[in-house]
Amino acid sequence: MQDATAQMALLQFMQAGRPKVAVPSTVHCDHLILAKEGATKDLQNSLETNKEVFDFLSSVSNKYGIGFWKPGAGIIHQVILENYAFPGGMMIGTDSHTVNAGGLGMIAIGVGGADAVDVMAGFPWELKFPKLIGVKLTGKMNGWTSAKDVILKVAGILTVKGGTGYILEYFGEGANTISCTGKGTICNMGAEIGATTSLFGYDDKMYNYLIATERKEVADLANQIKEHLIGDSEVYLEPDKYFDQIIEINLSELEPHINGPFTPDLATPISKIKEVVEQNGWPEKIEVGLIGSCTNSSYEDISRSASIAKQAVDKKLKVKSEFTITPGSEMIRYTIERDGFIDIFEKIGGVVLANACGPCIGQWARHGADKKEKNTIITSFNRNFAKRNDGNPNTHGFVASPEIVTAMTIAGTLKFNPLTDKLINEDGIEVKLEPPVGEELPIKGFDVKDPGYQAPAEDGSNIQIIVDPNSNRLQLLESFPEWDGKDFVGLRLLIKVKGKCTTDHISMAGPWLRFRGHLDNISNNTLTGAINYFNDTANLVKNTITGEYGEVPAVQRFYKQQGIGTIVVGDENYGEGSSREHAAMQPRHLGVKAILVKSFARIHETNLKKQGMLALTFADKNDYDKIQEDDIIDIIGLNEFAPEKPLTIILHHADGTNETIYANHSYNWQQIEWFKAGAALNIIKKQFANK
Ligand code: MIC
Ligand code: SF4
Repeated sequence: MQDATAQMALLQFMQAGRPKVAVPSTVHCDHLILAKEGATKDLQNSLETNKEVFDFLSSVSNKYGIGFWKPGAGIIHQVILENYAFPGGMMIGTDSHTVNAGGLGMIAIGVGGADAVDVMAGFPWELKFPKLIGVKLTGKMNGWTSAKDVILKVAGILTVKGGTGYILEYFGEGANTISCTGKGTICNMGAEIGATTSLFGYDDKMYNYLIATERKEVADLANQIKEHLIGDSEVYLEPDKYFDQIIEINLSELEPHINGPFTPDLATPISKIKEVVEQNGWPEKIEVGLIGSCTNSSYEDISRSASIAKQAVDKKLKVKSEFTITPGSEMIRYTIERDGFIDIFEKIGGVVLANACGPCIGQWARHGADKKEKNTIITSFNRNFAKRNDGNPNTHGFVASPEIVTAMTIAGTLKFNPLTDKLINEDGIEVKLEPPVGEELPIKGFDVKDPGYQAPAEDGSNIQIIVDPNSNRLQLLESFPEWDGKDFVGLRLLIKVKGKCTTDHISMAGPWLRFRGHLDNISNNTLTGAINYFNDTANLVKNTITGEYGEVPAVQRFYKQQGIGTIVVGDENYGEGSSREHAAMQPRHLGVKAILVKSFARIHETNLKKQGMLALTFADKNDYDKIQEDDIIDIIGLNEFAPEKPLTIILHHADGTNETIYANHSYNWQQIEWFKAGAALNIIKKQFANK
């Protein structure tokens, strides 16, 4: 669990009534650290501003037997890869990028906090059996191409929803040529195509990584059962027979890609970038290049990027854009500092940020972002949804490999192709950047002074968890009420969302991260990023009782106060992106009864079910067009709510006409029980209370 999702997960776990977690669990403080002036000052500031939350997480961890990684220790997925992930294991994490551990042959899946509570309470965890996409890799990467480009390419092929309901398995001789951390990068960003998870079979690269991270015992055990940690040879000989879909990528021919803006699946090969930038009128000047993050801060990434930075120094190139580096863990930071890479980055004006998410999750006090100017940044992160990095809707975020980001930062323009183009140096001479070179693993080994880990108490039963009732940041949870056994009639339409609606639109991160432990406070951002179909504006919806327009949370609070239930209507892939269950709990807390959309992203759909909401999809997607702003809506048939059985929806239009439409759902019997109980947690609570 990372700090931003752990608060809600642990607030729920505390209600479950168990003395200790049933499986090994950890908390990582990484999302709450604001990037402003550089690592040391930023970390210090965040320790002060988030003290209450860090203290809470540390004491809950201590009490319930959970390992605690302090602020500054690193980003969850990197720390997990370095310390916990192992081939053949299975893990869930309250963050969509948990899938990073697939790079070390682990089935690792991102979930909402309520799912984590099930597992930590010792209950089985369930998932609709995924289908399989096989990605066959042939050839070998060379020159400027790196592991990131594999997933940038796959994202372009499958799009942000193409992986929904699938596990991606990478195989083929090309797979064995990619470093373990490179495999991690590919799996990590698999979250962006909605995949349940991605994974590679066990190989020598994983063995080497386990050895380098001082886990020889695990490495030797994995070697002993090697044949069970890879697919059977028949599968790879005739993949068409075993996979639902096959994608083939020849690594020898794979070009570096730049994806974006505003969506991670808009993929442009570097050879076309100039043309595409011109066609679309994207701002050409790159203001900032940002490398690192949970997905791209391996020793390999950093050493290759540093080799580009060093060329800039040696070839007397003036760096045109600002440049930041986010190490994924203290171990990486310490090692790259020892090996002189930080020094090189600083020579070209790079600023090293704390070992934390920072700008990747909008924890970036970016100078001037409030002016909302149209501008371009390029990062080696995963996501680039509007407003994500700096809150400015006009920031065009592009995603590329760290080595490409470094080169683009030096050139300062998005129209630069480092493979072919030259730059003019300080002496007016034309120079060319050579392809990056680096090491997969440090020759001198990894090193770290203080990794930042705090082990839990052996016996935590006497530890008291105190939450100040006046706190702004933390609020103990109250149970959601049980379903009253009646159909939902007379619902008002809170918002009909148009187009993309990610969890960032439903519950924005950045400045709102500070309320992740306080359900009522964070509810004030509910759906404020979503575009209202009827006026093409964010955060302006009609209060159909008063006829006035207001902000989404305010209008919803009005309905709640009047005891009127509401419904949210949405488009395709509703809730894509993060695992944050706040996006489900907030509407629930505010009195929304149902979410009716064309399609859902997996984690969000489960989160809604867990919190006792109705998550429905249009049986006929064209019915989306029938929903009008003033509709009064009934959902009928809840007493016969059963798997595979559509529910009936009656739309009462303002002109007095009625229309009946149907809604599908994917609830199984157990999940219907969650709905009836008001939330899955209410069932767990009862079970422990009866013990
Ligand atoms: C993200 O990358 O969007 C996050 C922030 O890591 C989220 C989790 C969160 O919202 O706290 C994720 O990917 O699940
Ligand atoms: Fe943190 Fe960004 Fe990774 Fe999410 S994707 S865990 S915000 S670094």
